[in-house]
Amino acid sequence: MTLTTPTEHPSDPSDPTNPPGHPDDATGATGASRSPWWFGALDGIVAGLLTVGVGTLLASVLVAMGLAGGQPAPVAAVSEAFIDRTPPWLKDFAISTFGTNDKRALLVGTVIVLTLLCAAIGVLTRRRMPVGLLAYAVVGAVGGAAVLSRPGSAPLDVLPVLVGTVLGLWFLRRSALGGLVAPDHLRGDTADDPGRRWLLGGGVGLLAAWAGGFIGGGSSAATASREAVAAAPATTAGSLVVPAGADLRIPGAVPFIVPNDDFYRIDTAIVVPRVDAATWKLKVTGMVEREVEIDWATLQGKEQQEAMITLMCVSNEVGGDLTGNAVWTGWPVRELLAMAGPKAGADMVLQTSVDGWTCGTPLTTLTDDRNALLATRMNGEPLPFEHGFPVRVVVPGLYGYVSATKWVTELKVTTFDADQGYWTPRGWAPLGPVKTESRVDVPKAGASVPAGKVAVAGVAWAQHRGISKVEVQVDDGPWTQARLAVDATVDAWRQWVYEWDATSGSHDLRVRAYDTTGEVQTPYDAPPAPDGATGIHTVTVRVD
Ligand SMILES: Nc1nc2c(c(=O)[nH]1)N[C@H]1C(S)=C(S)[C@@H](COP(=O)(O)O)O[C@H]1N2
Ligand SMILES: [Mo]
Repeated sequence: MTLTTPTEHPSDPSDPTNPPGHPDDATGATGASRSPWWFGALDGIVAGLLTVGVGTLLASVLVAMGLAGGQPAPVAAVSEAFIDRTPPWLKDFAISTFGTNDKRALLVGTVIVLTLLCAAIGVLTRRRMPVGLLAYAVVGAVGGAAVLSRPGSAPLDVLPVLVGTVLGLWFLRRSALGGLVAPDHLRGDTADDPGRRWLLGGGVGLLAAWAGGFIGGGSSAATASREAVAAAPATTAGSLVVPAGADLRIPGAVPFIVPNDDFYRIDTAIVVPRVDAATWKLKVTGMVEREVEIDWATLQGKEQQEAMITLMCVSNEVGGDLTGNAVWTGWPVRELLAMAGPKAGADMVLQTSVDGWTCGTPLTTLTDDRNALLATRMNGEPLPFEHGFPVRVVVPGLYGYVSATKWVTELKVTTFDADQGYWTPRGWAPLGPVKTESRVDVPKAGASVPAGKVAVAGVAWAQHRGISKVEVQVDDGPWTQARLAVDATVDAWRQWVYEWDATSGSHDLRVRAYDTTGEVQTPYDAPPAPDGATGIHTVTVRVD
């Protein structure tokens, strides 16, 4: 296929796309330059829709047939590959600007950038066809490379992007050639009809994308396997009872147990991994006497434990809500590690997720007698896909980024010298023990409350040490002891309430907590990076 650009040979008689008698001959302009620039832009955008739509559909079909490594959506793969290569400053900017909407923002950003890129390439193709087509092929190649760079991808995963890109190239070329053909009234039945082409191409692209999403989302083996787990009741479900009085039930304060649907979610996955429990495996490798691999059935055969554990994100700001408490059901990690036999000298376990995310956990926190679990249930239900189905790790006392691997597939016994988890080279500390902190839930900052008795309430946490005391300060008054809820476990947060005699005016309410060693939380302000925010949570309220 030779592609000549019309501008280079404006009146080449051998060029069938620019026949003699073409109106361009009279004006000196080419067909390409005659069509408005946005014709080219639309060509490019519709080509992009075709590529992405057909690519998504094919990828879903491959995954549904179990043929590929399982990379559902090319655009998501590009976004995820981008996340993993994002410099820390950009990541921090994204999180501080978009908060937990950072993923949606990234997807929207990716789509905007791709749209603009496709539009530019479309315009280019109508001017200099080989250059435009080459640019399009390069974008396709970058997409293919992004897909292949995703953990767990197989060579076949590149096929959908390839087919989609070839289709997009074909559409672009066809459109650019069409732009050289004279308008209807001069050309009769061979007339170019860009409007129809855009509608058809765009329609096919959107339909394919929708069908791909449908196949990828609903009917997967993973969904079926999760439903099967839900139907089989956990042997230990309900054996653990939240002590009466652990939940003060103050309106507006966070409940002691956070329902799964309200539980915060943090991870680097654009598309939530959907792992089929039947194919899930976890292996223990590295500095061990013998490598061990367990599957779902083996794990289910082990005696399950239930534990109340408060998860905590290191990115949580003072007063933030990237934390939640749940009842987790699972098998202690230490029993699996004991089967493998960690060798002397090892001090870290590098956990790996099916999506390639890793974290480094101190070996001792997984082998001592705390409730570090291979959790399979959250508040009695199978883990939601967002929270790690079929199996995740939960370790009391450590921030999630060094401990709480969702969709866990490998535990490599190693050393902090030899390995590091995902966030460490991105500026976060290798060790992440949870800091003692406390939060005012009610009244909310900026709220107006009536004068008189007001319940000031919230939570305090010092996972695996436990909370011994909470104090509240109003304006510059003395620190006064709050009433603590019944202590459920050292691994969970503890609610508190303070009966405040509110007088009219503007007031600052502050809280501070003590752990069971008697240590008070630090009053000094520190940002989340590198190892967790500190400071006194203060809310200002109006009393009428
Ligand atoms: N596979 C995987 N597991 C992960 C993460 C991740 O990005 N990928 N993020 C961790 C972090 S930083 C936190 S705070 C917790 C959050 O768990 P949740 O989303 O269930 O609340 O998951 C941890 N486990
Ligand atoms: Mo986190």
